[in-house]
Amino acid sequence: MFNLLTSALASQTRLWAGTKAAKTTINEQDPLIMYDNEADPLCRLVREAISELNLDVLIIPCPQGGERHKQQLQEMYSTDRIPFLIDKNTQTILNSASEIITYLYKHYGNCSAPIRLRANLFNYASSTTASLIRFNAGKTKTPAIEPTDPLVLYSFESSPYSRPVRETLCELELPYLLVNLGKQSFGELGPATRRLSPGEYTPLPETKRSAFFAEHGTVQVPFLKDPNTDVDMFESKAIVKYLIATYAL
Ligand SMILES: N[C@@H](CCC(=O)N[C@@H](CS)C(=O)NCC(=O)O)C(=O)O
Repeated sequence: MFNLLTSALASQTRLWAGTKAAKTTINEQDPLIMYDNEADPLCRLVREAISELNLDVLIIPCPQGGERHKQQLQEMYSTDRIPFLIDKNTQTILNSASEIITYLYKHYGNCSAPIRLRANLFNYASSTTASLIRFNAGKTKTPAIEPTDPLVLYSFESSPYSRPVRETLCELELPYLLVNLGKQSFGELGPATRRLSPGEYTPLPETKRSAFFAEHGTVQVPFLKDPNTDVDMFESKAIVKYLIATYAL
């Protein structure tokens, strides 16, 4: 309960940035690749933008004390500074939150980034506060086995239930495809079992949400797919337990 409370408070501190998602779905997109730390304030601002633009991203976690991916970054690009974004669709490589957010909105949103998501001092401060409210969960490495294939997590940035799962994935240095299922209509507000709008839930047609709904009969995040063990699971607490039991050393 305390975990959920601080996670909701962290989202509130960022005024629920990373909740709503663009109605457009970009098909046949090579997922973005981002070297990320869940608790890093600038990485959070980039993830909020990615979530609101309704894009997917392969997250390569770089927790403090974890050399696995930072070393990769150093060898390939002579830096270990994050956030680091690679967009194979346009052969773009960027290493500053401000440039990444500007680029993403220009290329995928055809507009400039909203002020509430830009890498300015105010947003940096509130993002730092959000991490402090979470006691910097996700920031530091927990020794773990390296998986063969990246995991897949359905989530959206401000989701209070999904955040602890992303923190755990980061601490364990487990790469994962982050499929963002942000809210695309008013009827989607609230937890999956108690949506604010009464009546039956129907996602917008031809969206990632409608594809998820067709497969699972509901839209609820977090949802984890682990191709290494063929495990598919809902429920944040169970997912965190599973990740630790399967990968932590
Ligand atoms: N008991 C579930 C609750 C999950 C949940 O309600 N998640 C919210 C997002 S934080 C959700 O899926 N809401 C419905 C939606 O986004 O359409 C868990 O712990 O994973």
